[in-house]
Amino acid sequence: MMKQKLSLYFVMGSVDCMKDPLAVLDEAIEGGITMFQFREKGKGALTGVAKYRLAEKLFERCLAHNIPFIVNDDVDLALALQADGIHVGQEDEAAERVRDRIGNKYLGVSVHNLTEVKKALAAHADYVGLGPIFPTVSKDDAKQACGLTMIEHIRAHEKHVPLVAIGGITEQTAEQVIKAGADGIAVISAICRAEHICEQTKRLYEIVMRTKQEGDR
Ligand code: TZP
Ligand code: ICP
Ligand code: MG
Repeated sequence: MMKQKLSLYFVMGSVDCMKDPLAVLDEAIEGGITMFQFREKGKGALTGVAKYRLAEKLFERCLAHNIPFIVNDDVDLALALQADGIHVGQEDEAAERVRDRIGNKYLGVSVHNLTEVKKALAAHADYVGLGPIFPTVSKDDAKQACGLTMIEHIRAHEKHVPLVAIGGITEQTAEQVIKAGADGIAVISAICRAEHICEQTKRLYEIVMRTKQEGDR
């Protein structure tokens, strides 16, 4: 179930978009995204009421199409909206504490290695986001790229953990990422910076689904 939802996970905020974020999300939904994360970060990011209003509108679109809506970092916002879940990094509010606050909503945790995966599972995370797999243009403070071998390493030691890979993933690399053992890809720029968002999303979806099917997953 979670592994299916992770197949094509679109992460985005207003800063990532080259046009109206609502239009971007609509096209991405039409293209087949299976999960969405509102990540309002970086230079010029909205705050306060403006952030809340955008989140509300994006959430509405996801609700209408049965796409899980996850909020990055901001537990208060996730609770206020009654979002489907929250995603936190290693430097954000501790996963155990977030789990206590959100009850059975989805909890995702960013990880960079096997130790962090084990910690996330102990905190009852529903999935982990591993990355950056490749160099990324979308995160200022991104750690060094961990490569496909880190996916293989984690999968070898944690056979069942729902794992989505993130960071620099494109149409050209999606297949390798799934073959290495990820349950899905999480992308910002591959969708946000595409000229034709719907068509690009369809291509990514097709690659992920075909590769998972070939591996009986
Ligand atoms: N966490 C690790 S890499 C990354 C985040 C949020 C950014 C991913 O963006 P892109 O454009 O798909 O590389
Ligand atoms: N993984 C996911 C899914 N989202 C993020 N924001 C991140 C890692 C850093
Ligand atoms: Mg964070």
